[in-house]
Amino acid sequence: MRTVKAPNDMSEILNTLTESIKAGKRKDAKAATEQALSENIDPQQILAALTMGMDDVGRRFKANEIFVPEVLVAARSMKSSMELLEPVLAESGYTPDHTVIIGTVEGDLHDIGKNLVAMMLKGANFSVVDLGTNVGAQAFVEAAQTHKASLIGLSALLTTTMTAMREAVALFREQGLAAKVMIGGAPITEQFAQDIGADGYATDAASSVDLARSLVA
Ligand code: B12
Repeated sequence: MRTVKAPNDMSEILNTLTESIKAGKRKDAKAATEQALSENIDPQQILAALTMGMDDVGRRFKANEIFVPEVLVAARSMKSSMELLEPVLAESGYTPDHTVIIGTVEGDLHDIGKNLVAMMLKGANFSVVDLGTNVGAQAFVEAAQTHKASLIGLSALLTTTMTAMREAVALFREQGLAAKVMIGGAPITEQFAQDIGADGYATDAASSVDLARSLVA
């Protein structure tokens, strides 16, 4: 039997969920997700509440109001909630249309931003294959072919590893990959993306979702 919640009750649970993500309260976020699921709230609305929390975290991080540790605890809270939500989303016929291969380029071990982008993309109904950090260009090629990816996302946080990004894009072009390439990371600029022939660049996790959508449209 399906019980439809009154809008007020529903928005209270979703609001608690958003606030728990913002505050990085993993246990609270998990409990609110469990409650929302047991109350039969539309999984896409739950997802929207989670994403809203992370968007806020991203905004405050950019404004230097919070720092990496806060972003990390928020992301971990989001991850715990997503573990509960993902099977329900899949069950409700919510299947991703596009696959994104994402990773941090060779020589670079930074993954906080890349993980946030991956999380946001998952939240936006992309299937995400995360290759991790220090990923060689050939590994991206192989994963893109295996998973018939529509997109490849490259992350770099060091000015020294921006070279690896250039080499990776060159290899993708040489191999004639159909996947579009988007890049990001603190030292990356729109100009650099153009210079190396990437298809797009986004400054943060929230805008990477808009970018990904526009690239596969
Ligand atoms: C945390 C951190 C570390 C951690 C990384 C932990 C981890 N698991 O990631 C540790 C301690 C391991 C580390 C190591 C090093 N670090 Co470090 N690190 C940082 C720090 C403080 C924060 C980076 C971060 O996570 N930001 C938070 C996330 C949310 O932001 P973001 O990564 O920019 O991601 C957002 C966007 O860029 C975008 N984005 C990111 N990826 C992608 C991908 C796509 C496809 C898209 C569309 C968008 C996108 O969306 C993200 C979310 O909004 C920065 C300083 C800073 N303020 O940036 C230095 C920094 C990046 N590190 C730096 C350095 C020098 C190093 C070391 C070389 C230090 C050393 N001497 O050992 C090593 C390098 C190790 C290696 N080989 O990679 C320098 C780089 C300088 C430079 N010009 O190259 C920085 C800038 C610090 C500084 N001011 O000197 N570091």
